Amino acid sequence: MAISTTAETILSEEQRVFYREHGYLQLDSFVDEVWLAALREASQEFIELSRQITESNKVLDVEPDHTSGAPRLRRLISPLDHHDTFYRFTMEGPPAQLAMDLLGGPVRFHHSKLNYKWSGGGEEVKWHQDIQFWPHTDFTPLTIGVYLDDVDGEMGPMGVLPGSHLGRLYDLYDADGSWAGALSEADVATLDLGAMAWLEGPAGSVTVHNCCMVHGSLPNNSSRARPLLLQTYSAIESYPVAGIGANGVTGRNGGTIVGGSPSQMLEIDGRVLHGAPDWSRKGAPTIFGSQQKDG
Ligand SMILES: O=C(O)CCC(=O)C(=O)O
Repeated sequence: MAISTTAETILSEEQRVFYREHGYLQLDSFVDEVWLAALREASQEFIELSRQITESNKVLDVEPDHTSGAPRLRRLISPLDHHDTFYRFTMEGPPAQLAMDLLGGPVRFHHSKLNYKWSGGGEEVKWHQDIQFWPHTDFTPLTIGVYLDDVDGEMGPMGVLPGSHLGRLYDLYDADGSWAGALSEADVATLDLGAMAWLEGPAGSVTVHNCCMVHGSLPNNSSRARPLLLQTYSAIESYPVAGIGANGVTGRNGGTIVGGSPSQMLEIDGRVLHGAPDWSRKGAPTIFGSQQKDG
């Protein structure tokens, strides 16, 4: 599927260079009040919906002490699959424009999520890199976060380690071979945590981080929730590697091309090829049908 959103130039060259060199951006009040009001309204619908559940399901991830009277949400999974406002925002709105600007043309949407980090102890996100969760054929994937409310240092803002996107790709498995989804304590001890950039900002502020960036966030010990709407895009020439991590299970809109049409061009090991069409949804024809044009 392709979405014909037109790419606009919204960043300065200095901001693009900053992203390339440091691996992140922080844009204060980037999303306007009209979008913010619509996003908050959509989010509120899911908070209300969460009152009907006692444990996490495929749409909502809730904390163990979540109750209908006192909801405690961790995440709305793949928001754009469940609400048109989120769909339009992610496919046509500011994050889509920003991704196209940073990646220089049409982009491939991968997945989105709304992390709530609830007040009074909303959980930390341990230091990790994203690319191990959903490897791609290159390192262009980036994630754009939008704070739906004001976020200060007490609320567990996103923390990024500038420049780490150009460094080591860490092993996110535990010593016993189980998936940890976070750097080991030994690897964390090697990081310069004092250099961490904490991306705070008023409602509508945007964070961008590259898929290789070491990042995470502390618990939210404030009395306010910290809803952060995150969406991931890659360059159009970049493809998720099937069979690893979340690739293939990131929601029904994963793979949508924004701002162009699928090109099926890709570069592997320095060689460029024009791959066959995407047959993953309709089923593949046989080589006989394709070659005889009757399949
Ligand atoms: O919500 C956050 O603070 C960080 C989110 C994150 O890194 C993730 O969900 O992968």
